[in-house]
Amino acid sequence: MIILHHGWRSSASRRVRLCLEEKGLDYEGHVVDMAQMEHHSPEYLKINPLGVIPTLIHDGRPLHESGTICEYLDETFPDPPLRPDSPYDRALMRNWIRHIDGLIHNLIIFNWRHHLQKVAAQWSDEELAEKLKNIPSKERQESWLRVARKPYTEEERAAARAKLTHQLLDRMEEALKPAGWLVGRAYSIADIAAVPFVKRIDEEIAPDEVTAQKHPRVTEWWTKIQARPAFARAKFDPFITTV
Ligand SMILES: N[C@@H](CCC(=O)N[C@@H](CS)C(=O)NCC(=O)O)C(=O)O
Repeated sequence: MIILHHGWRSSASRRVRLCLEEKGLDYEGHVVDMAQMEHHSPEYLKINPLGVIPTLIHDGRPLHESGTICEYLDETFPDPPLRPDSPYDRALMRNWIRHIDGLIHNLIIFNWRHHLQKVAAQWSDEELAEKLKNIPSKERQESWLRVARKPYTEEERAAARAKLTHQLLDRMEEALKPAGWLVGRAYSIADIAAVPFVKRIDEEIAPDEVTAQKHPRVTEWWTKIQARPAFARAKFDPFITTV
């Protein structure tokens, strides 16, 4: 039995949902309410010591890290395959996942200002201090402090937008040249890792960059991704209105 602790807006959760749907796997979804800090509760920290979503539970055993979870799912349920055959291409795939993971802060700057910021801004100083104490990483403590008290500025958003454009879209444009996929000749977990980011860039962050003029190969890739039945089933609903 597969259980996924996830959030509808969470990019890392979206990756895993997409992977599960590509494989046609049944799973039980448990929504974790980040605004209520459910992911920092003692019960949740037992299954995910980093206090983030998603967490996969397979046959009673928990696993965190969306990229690792996708690889685990592909090893455990190999059909249809989502990893390239050659060890070299698999290594490239992991490097893509790692690279995209390293850009998460740039997404947080945009994503958290919608729903989470509204909730966090209302916490009293005492409530905020209490919540910050339960957050395992210093970096995320800072992110929560920022949305609660000192929202990211337009300059910070511009810098994050530029990083996502150059370090993600420009690199993807280059990598997609040979075959239209990030690694090797087929759709893989490297592509899955990029999907939630490109979705947000296209939806709000820099829609003019996901165009035939600016990034033609990324734009073609994105059209192919959205046409996949698994994409609809993974529910990438509009970010701002999703409950
Ligand atoms: N590298 C982790 C990142 C997980 C992550 O940052 N999840 C976000 C949602 S996309 C989260 O739980 N944020 C809440 C917080 O940091 O308090 C993964 O890929 O699973």
